[in-house]
Amino acid sequence: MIAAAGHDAVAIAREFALSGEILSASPYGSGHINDTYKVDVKPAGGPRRYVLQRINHNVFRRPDELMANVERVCAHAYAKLKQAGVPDAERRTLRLLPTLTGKAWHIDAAGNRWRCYHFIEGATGHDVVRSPEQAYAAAKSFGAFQSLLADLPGGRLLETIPDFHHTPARFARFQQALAQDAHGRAAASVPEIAFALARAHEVNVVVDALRDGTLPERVTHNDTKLNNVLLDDVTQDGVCVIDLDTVMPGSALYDFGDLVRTSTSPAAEDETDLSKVQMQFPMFAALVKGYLESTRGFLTPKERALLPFAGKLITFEIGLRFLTDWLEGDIYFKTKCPTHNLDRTRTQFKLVESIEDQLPAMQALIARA
Ligand code: ADP
Ligand code: GN1
Ligand code: MG
Repeated sequence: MIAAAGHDAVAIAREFALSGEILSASPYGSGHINDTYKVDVKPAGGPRRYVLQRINHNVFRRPDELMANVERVCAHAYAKLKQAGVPDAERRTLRLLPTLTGKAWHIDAAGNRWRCYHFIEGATGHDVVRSPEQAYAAAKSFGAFQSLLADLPGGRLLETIPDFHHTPARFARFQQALAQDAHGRAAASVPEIAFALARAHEVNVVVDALRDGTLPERVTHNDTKLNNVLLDDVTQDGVCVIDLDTVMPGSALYDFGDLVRTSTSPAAEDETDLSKVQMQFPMFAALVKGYLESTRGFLTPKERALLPFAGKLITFEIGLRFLTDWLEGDIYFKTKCPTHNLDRTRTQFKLVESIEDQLPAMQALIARA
């Protein structure tokens, strides 16, 4: 999907209980799904910023229920941080700003759902990992996020995208897209298709174990890419986990797996020079350290043992989703050039190969940890 046409974000921002005059609203961030704007406001006491987002309702088919999830998650996380006496709780979790009529989201004339968050200042979401310290901080934050939500009251969260990490279902969708080849693109991606088909036998491991109960279901984030946690600009410590749209029942392995995908390679997700793409072992070791530190109280031996495999599985799964979107004509992820999804596929699959090469060493590290 090419980035959506501009909305009148200033007019939408006026629907929210912002404190002050709106100076500007400009596109912000590098997410692939929602439309995000930074809103600058001039209040009496000094400048203030907010994040305004249009929920992509082609991706999230039940946006109202999604917002009910997000409200629950934000409220619970904030209450627990306050209860624990965390001094800067305001910065440690996303907080929704209500509309002028006291609602948690706004519906515009075209039926779009909008929400507004307080801006997390002095912290950044990084597209590419730069140091083991960053990898450690990200893993620690996502593990702590799971810990914070382990006692979320109110019953099971809605699955905002059913079967989001159901790798076999993703594989079946890929096969369907390949069989249809609606845009005649299969011929331009023969090696990538072969790579995917050769790994069909591995896609069931986690879903089978969830089904037979040997892996536990947890409230997980499910989209733990590095830029979905904001790191402090000065200390590089994890400050705030963001992008809560896919917080729902899942496996801890999904969260760790996507950390491996996004926080071990020195190359961007869409790097076209594949010689730069590799799983760097010190980054993996830092992820393991951070994740085990914050999940020590609850991670089971089987979850621990499968952490390296999860890195491979989720990297493969996301690569497969990019490949599927390529074959289907770029209908899901935002793209910036005609081959963007194919470029992303190649990068993910190169990383899968690098993980495969190092899997024994990764497993040995876990056994020692
Ligand atoms: P998407 O689902 O499209 O990835 P995100 O919720 O991740 O959207 O937001 C896109 C980007 O906006 C993030 O990567 C981050 O840089 C920025 N962002 C989102 N929420 C906040 C916030 N509360 N404070 C500061 N930056 C934010
Ligand atoms: C999307 O929303 P964003 O950009 O953080 C996608 C993830 C993918 C990721 C790949 C809801 O994440 O599942 O792993 O792109 N989110 C959704 O970069 O599909
Ligand atoms: Mg995001």
